[in-house]
Amino acid sequence: MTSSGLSRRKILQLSGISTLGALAGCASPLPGTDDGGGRAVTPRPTVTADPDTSVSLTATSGTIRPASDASTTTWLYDGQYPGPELRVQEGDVLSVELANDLQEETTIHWHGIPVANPVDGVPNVTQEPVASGDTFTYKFRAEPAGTYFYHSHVGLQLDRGLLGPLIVEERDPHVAYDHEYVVVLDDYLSREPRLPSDGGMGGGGMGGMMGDVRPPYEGLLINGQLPENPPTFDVTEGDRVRFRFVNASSATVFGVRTAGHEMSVTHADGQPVEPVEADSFVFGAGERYDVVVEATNPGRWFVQANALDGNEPPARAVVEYESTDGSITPQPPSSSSNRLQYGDLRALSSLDGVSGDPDRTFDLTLSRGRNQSYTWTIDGQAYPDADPLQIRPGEHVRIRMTNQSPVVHPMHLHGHFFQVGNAIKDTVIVPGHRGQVTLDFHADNPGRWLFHCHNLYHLDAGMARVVEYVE
Ligand SMILES: [Cu+2]
Repeated sequence: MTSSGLSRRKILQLSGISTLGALAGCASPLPGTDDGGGRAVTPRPTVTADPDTSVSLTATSGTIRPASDASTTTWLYDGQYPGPELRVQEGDVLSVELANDLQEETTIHWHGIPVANPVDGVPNVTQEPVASGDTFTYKFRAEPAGTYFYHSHVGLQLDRGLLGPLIVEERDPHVAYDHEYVVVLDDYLSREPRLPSDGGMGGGGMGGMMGDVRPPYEGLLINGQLPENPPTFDVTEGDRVRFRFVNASSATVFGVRTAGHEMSVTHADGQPVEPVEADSFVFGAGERYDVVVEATNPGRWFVQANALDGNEPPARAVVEYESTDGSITPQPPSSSSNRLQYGDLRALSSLDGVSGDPDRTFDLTLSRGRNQSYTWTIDGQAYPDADPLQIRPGEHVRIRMTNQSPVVHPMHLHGHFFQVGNAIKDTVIVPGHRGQVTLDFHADNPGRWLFHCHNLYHLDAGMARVVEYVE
């Protein structure tokens, strides 16, 4: 067992989990644990070891050019977009010194990695934000292996360019592949992000009381490039190619297809699953999927990602066989007939501490605020004016969510993986129109952790709670 709480035994079918549970509408009060004390937990220690990898990242303004006729000056790490790829071996100690050259305060969050609470990067919850001109060092052990990303957690900074991939390589991958590409998907805003209540969404008003409006994105990006300027992934016939897809967008649910090839989905949110075939998958902001593609169909093929909630032209990259004439027109994907579902995912590992009945259950309603302002709420409360979800160390905690709005909410829990169905994830889409999702986690990482929608505008408009450990 690793200190992250994942064990290598085969997952057990969970009993007692239903996405149709009755809704009580409130959390059970503390105290209320019968057996939680029997599962002692050890807080993540502050890492004192010398780092295996030390890097510095400077948050600064810079210009991106996603196509020859498109550019914008925005905020970036080291002037790059996406930010520099950080790549370490599982278990390595990574030290990152953030230098803030912006005129505003900022932080970095290590999305998906269950770090110790003080380095989780949530302003005013785990740390004081890093002031303009200051530095802050994040140091943590990079485990478990997986495809992650890092990003600012202050305000709407993520919808500028303050994000980058973080790859923790496994020592012993459960699938074979010859080489890999990291595929960062994003939505492209060419001006300062603003909430609708601050005039941020252009025309279209507030989207009605229940619905939503979308920022005026100029387009959709793969690795920082618009579809008229697609990046190329070179492959060799016969190779097995791993693609690590990261939805680093602020407000886009992507549907992803690879023309001419089936995908074997091998990891969900970085965690290994039994490989499952699909010709497309859908993922929300903050989710990741790794797939392996067998290069057995020479030609030039589009990898294509369209916005399910927008009408921008699809983001595109080109898979190009070295044996193929580079001047031929890439082929687009045909329509999907085998879209990945959450129910298809079977984690290779299981989470400790989430079998049987939960010690504590929260029934949470996700909805639009009931007033004219642009707010998004969890059980009617808009963060930061919201009660913490209090738990005790060692508990098996269940969160049941019902979405009373018509738009999807990709819900993300900091500091923990959770079990949803037979998958282990850190971000999960709750479908609109009374969609329900149940997740279970083991309270094995004491601290104060944000649980929130990863649509950045929903988060900034209140769709968050602090999960707080109490003794
Ligand atoms: Cu949301």
